[in-house]
Amino acid sequence: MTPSPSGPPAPEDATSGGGWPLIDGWARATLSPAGPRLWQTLTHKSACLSCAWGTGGQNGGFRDESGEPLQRCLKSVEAISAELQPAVPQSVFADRDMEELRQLTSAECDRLGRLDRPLILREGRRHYEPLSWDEVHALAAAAFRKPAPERVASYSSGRSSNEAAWLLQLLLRALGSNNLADCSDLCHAPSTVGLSEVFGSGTSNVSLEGLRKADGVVLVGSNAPANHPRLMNELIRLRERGGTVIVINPLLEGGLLRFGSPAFPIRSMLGAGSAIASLFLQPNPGSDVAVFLGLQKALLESGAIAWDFVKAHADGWPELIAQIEGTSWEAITTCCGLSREELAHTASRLAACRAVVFAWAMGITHHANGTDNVRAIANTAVLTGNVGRPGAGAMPIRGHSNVQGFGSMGVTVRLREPMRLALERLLGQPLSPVQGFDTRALIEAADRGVVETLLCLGGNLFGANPDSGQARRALGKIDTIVYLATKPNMGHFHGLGARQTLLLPVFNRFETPHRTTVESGNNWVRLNEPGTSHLRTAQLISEVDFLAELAHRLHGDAPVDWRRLHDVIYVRALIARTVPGYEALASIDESRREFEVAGRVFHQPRFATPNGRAQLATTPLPELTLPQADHFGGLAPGESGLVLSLITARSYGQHNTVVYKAADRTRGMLHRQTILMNPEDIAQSGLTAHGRVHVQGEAGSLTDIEVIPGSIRRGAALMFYPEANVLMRPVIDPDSGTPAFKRVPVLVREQRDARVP
Ligand SMILES: Nc1nc2c(c(=O)[nH]1)N[C@H]1C(S)=C(S)[C@@H](COP(=O)(O)OP(=O)(O)OC[C@H]3O[C@@H](n4cnc5c(=O)[nH]c(N)nc54)[C@H](O)[C@@H]3O)O[C@H]1N2
Ligand SMILES: Nc1nc2c(c(=O)[nH]1)N[C@H]1C(S)=C(S)[C@@H](COP(=O)(O)OP(=O)(O)OC[C@H]3O[C@@H](n4cnc5c(=O)[nH]c(N)nc54)[C@H](O)[C@@H]3O)O[C@H]1N2
Ligand code: SF4
Ligand SMILES: [Mo]
Repeated sequence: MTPSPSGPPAPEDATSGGGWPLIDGWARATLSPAGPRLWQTLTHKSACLSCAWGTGGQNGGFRDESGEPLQRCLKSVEAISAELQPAVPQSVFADRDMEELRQLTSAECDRLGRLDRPLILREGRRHYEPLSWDEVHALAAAAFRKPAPERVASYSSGRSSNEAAWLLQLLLRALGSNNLADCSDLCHAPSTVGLSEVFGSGTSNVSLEGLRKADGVVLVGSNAPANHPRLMNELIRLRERGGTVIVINPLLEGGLLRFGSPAFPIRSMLGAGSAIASLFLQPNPGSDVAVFLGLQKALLESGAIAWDFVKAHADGWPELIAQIEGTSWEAITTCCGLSREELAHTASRLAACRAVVFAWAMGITHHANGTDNVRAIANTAVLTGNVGRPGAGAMPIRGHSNVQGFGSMGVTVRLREPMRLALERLLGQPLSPVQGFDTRALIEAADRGVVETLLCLGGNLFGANPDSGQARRALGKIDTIVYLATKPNMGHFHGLGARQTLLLPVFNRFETPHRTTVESGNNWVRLNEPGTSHLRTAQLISEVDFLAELAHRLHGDAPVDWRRLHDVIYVRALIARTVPGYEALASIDESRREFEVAGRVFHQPRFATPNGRAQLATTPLPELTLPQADHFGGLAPGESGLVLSLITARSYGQHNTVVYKAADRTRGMLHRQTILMNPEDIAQSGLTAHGRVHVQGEAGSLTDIEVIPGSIRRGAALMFYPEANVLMRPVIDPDSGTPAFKRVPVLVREQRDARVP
């Protein structure tokens, strides 16, 4: 439960995260020539672009929802700096053809600069060419008007506003299409599905204020030091008030052991950082159901189940208890690779806490049993009485800064009944009963040739999907693809429509000429003030204006006055009428008061299920055997190698498919073509640290990959996304449709003819 003794000599700074590099990064960015503009943006009243922790908004750029100052991390500086780049030089698209543009890496695409004019790539042409907004609107409307409603679709990524998201779904639904794929399908869909079943509400049921009352946090499958840095301040404070942090992760993430936060500058400058994990469990990837069943079994055996609470507020517990009793310790420990003693000790620490928040991210959801993982966590919260009161609850740590808002606005293939009824009233017609495509279903449908028109509101549909080969082929069968984006990414050069691809430049959140709102992962609705762009002569459009124009051209004036939807105040009035919990949005323009979405945070053990009780469900142990080397073509006689369970994750210097910095020093992975492995696995399979290997997955392979020794569980390995997405077949969790990005079977072979860079 402490760092594995077999671990490697740690790279210099691998035992902590944050610290001096962060402070140095701040200084460099803010003192650079772009510094003044950066400061101006940092203090602008709008929510941070980066993660869903939701810093910024009306309180000013640096404050969280409780008004606390100094809450802004280097990740937000990275995101803003990228948006403040100059426009892409015209010569890039005029001179470089698709072949050349396809050679660019993710970082190179991003560094081309900001998109500043509408572009089109027509069938048979090799260059993106400029066109006018009039032509764009006409082409887009024609592409949406022609096909049957089932053959048009959208994909979105949660960076845009609530207003744009709501318009997007209204536009599609009014056409008769429910094909609203969204990045959350690749992300927290298992959390939404699992939590909705158990508690009747699919988001976090803890507020930031609630988290501050906890004396225990169980942090599962999250690399918060890199991806939600401000959560680390809460963990530091929790430890300072004597609380317990239990981390569950196959990789001993340095920043989860100690973290140097700029909010605690003295400690951070001295290089000491603050202690984070009180206990660190390193299970096998994909085995979290076994970990939680083990904790539940230990709680049951030690008499630490909160029986009064369970009997008063939950259903389904007799079946769950029977499952816990009927599952042997041997089955549990074999599956997760942790000992009974480790699990029993952890359970006793958990039981000793007064109020526990269970928090998790992609290490839980990116599995073929992702929804079961979430159910197992929710079950544990209920069995310990840790939900429905201040300081306790279940907290999925959300990804994109407005991904949760997209779900609230109805950009989902699982529209909830109250919103469906409200939309039907608004439109005066029933919504189509046809099940919509989520992201994976969209790619499969495109691959079958049944998608004609696709609108992408942000994101990188090509880069985010598993099996990049299939993603490229599938997108290539779509007649028209319309990308709305702030900056070019690899998807714009690899994910091309058969007849035409439109690449349209939009204002980002802090530039949009009208007010917008977003929702944080803590259910907090933020109001963003209007802004201006540094790209003075650019032809940028607001996403709301683009969507309202398209809707007007498609639907005229009925049944709603689509032209009026250019007015965001009117859009907010309609959102307040149609989205449960968003009633306060109707008056936000006058009050300027940000608010918590109603009905999400449970202060009492009365849940949003039909009978108000939590609905527990059994969670089967997953089958985790890996295929043999033969499955991948086998090893030649005398060849070194082994089959591993590969985690694909973010480095410290990237935002999803967009890479800012190639090196991940915290993990000792100094470039992108690396694989992190356990030193004993390296030695026993005859590979060498820093040697080159060939990584073979079920869908594709990568060569010239450097082996990096690190503190990862034996049998597991880690590589960076999106490069690793060529490797995996799209295996999905049947309950949520989310791909298994974290337990990808691969064969790692020694590469004798390596081209050492
Ligand atoms: N700077 C930055 N911030 C971001 C993002 C970004 O790319 N960059 N992306 C945003 C988005 S969209 C999201 S979804 C979040 C992602 O935030 P995270 O979920 O923190 O991101 P990942 O890099 O996928 O890291 C997953 C973690 O889960 C662990 N893990 C893998 N498999 C398992 C398992 O089977 N069990 C357990 N218990 N742990 C496991 C990995 O070792 C790793 O520490 O961050 C958001 N914030
Ligand atoms: N192997 C593997 N694959 C994964 C994951 C993994 O961990 N492993 N993680 C998955 C997860 S959790 C997610 S969320 C997805 C992410 O998938 P996406 O959300 O599709 O991808 P991003 O890289 O976040 O998209 C970035 C692009 O959004 C555009 N953009 C930025 N800001 C704006 C804006 O304000 N408006 C508009 N219109 N566009 C904007 C820019 O052009 C930028 O290039 O990837 C998934 N794929
Ligand atoms: S924690 Fe997330 S929301 Fe807060 S400043 Fe950092 S990236 Fe932005
Ligand atoms: Mo995500």
